[in-house]
Amino acid sequence: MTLANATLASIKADVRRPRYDRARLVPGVVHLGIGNFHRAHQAIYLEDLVERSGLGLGITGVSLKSPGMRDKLAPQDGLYTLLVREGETVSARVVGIVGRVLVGPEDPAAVVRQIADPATRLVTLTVTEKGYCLDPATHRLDPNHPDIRADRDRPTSAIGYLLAGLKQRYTAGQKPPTVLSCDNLPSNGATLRRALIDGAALDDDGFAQWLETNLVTPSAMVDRIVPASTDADFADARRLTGFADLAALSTEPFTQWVIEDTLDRDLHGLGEVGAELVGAVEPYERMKLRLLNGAHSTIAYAAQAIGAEYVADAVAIPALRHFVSELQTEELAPTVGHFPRERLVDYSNQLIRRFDNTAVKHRTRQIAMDGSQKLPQRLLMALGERLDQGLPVERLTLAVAFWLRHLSGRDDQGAPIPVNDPLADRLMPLAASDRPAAQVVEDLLAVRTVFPEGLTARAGFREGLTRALTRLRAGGTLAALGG
Ligand code: CS2
Repeated sequence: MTLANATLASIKADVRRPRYDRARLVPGVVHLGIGNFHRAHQAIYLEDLVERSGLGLGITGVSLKSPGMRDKLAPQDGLYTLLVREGETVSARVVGIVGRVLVGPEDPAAVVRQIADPATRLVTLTVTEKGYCLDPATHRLDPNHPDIRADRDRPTSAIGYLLAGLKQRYTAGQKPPTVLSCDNLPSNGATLRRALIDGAALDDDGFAQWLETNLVTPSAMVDRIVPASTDADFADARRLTGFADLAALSTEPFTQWVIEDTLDRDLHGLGEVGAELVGAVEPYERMKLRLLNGAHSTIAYAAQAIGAEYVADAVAIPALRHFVSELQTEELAPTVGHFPRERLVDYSNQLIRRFDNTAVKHRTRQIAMDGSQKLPQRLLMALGERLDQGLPVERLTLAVAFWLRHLSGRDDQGAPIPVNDPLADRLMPLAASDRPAAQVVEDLLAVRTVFPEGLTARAGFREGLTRALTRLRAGGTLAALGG
């Protein structure tokens, strides 16, 4: 038997389930990009808010590409099991806040209608870095991006769907919903806002002006490690709830959501269910993007070269663990600002313990995806700032070299490894392992959408990177780490 409305009352007694009437939820939240991360993060806060406040807001999920999630959730009436894992312990919760899931390419107009519906108060997004169609170096909308061009015919990108829905509100003389980015981009609210206004201005200045005046896009820092679902998740969900669940997923106990405090009164209640509402999110974003995500990307590229499948395997390698920890505390933490050093060191240590959670099967291959979209805010900005201040960048340089080496599509043994990146066709030939290291560095540093001019012009950086890449090629990752 499968999890569904009809079986909800029969799930095992000790499993937490919705404590509100699902039938009375009004779809007041639209989420673009309904993957595992949303279902383990924002959906939980929103469900907690509904339970606590009686605010009857349900989530309409949107998949912008494939029907996979809808096909799993629809037969289960949107219900799914979230497993929280730590070492040997695992607990299950059945989540009921998601109602319908729409699939953009099947019926774009339905998505636009849902965003335009005056009952929609909040639109949240997890569409990954590349989903914003930005120039990664400037973080401005790229009007020549194929998806943004396609938007002219029918909504294709998240930006296109949002603009189409918001335009209907504008035309109807209504207020826009709050639009809340939950992706790992710096100043994600301001970045999204600028992308929307730039996109609107491509065809209608009045609309762009209206967005400028009316649109509220709080910035947010989101954090929870949520891997792709595994067979163990499906088996444990069945064992713990008594029902089959094709949409089961697992996560770690830790969760954090820091939101810029420009939410309306009702959504403000998120502050009572664990979200932190603050005046300025940027310091939190910088802390998380650099110390967590910067470490993650470094681990991922090193691990892919060594052949470590999961993050927990990778940080169990003493030389890599030590390197990452020093990268965090010695080179990244001093660039975060705002917080006392002690707090940043504690945060870094806590991160390593989170990475140690062997029960969370987080594939290094998953994190290694889309490096061209991730490296700028995770490592390169810190690198540039340190170079400006004349501070050492040895570890950051080696971390970037891990990525350059990854782009060659070969691991330390010379075996092929997958490179999954929207710029792969352009970057991989430049990074080929039979080209001289100095040439590889020169050509890749010239890719302006990844490396800003200021960084590559720095005396010494180019040479340092060439040396690091040469060392990696000659002796492999562990030797370069000094292990
Ligand atoms: C990871 C993130 O895949 C990645 O690039 O670094 O998804 C990371 O797990 C989350 O940001 C944690 O909050």
